[in-house]
Amino acid sequence: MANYELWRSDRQLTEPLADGAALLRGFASKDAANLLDAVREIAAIAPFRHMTTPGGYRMSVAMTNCGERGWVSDANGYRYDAFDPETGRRWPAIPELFLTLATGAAAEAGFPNFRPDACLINRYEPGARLTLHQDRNERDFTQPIVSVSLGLPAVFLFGGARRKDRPRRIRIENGDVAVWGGPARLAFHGIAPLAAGSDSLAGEHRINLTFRKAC
Ligand code: MD6
Ligand code: FE
Repeated sequence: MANYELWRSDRQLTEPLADGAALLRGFASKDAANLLDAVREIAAIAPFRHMTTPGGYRMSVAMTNCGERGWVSDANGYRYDAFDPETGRRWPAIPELFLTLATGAAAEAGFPNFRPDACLINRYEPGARLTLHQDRNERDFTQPIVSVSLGLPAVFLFGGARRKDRPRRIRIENGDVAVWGGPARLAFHGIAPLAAGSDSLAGEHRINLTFRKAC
């Protein structure tokens, strides 16, 4: 057992981002093709769409969800909803592969009790971006967030507890997983405008899965 732990930590390149936040380089690499296949199946039921911010702007990132709850934004605000407002149906279930990956990454980063009930799926095309924000629509801030990057690389902006804290810029690639919790749970973060490119599995897109315990 001790040897196994050593073996794991030997091979897992973990970069601390802040107290409570870590980047697990390549943690999802071997699963990338299967994860992207599952995203296609989910999107066949709950299509990607460009949501509207409460301020009336169309988001450049296309989104869908799986899980008991899905993150949605419209003129009424941001919230988690059990139903897809586009179809009126429940979101597809979180695939077993997603759950195994998310709970494994959380445990590796020091959060062994993570039980996600929501998975937001973000799709970026070149030029799409996510401005600095905090994730604060969840009920329990003691639960971390696990964020899986697939496809084209991106620049992750990682700031502090205040919007005006100047963010660090971290390049993230296919298979990288960020885990975010504890004292870093409410850090401001975002994604810089995606550079053009082509990925052998995801084409001209970056796909991001963020797992949360919403309720
Ligand atoms: C993205 N991610 O990577 C957007 N939020 O496409 C996020 O907004 C995010 O990566 C909370 C924790 C980790 C994240
Ligand atoms: Fe976020």
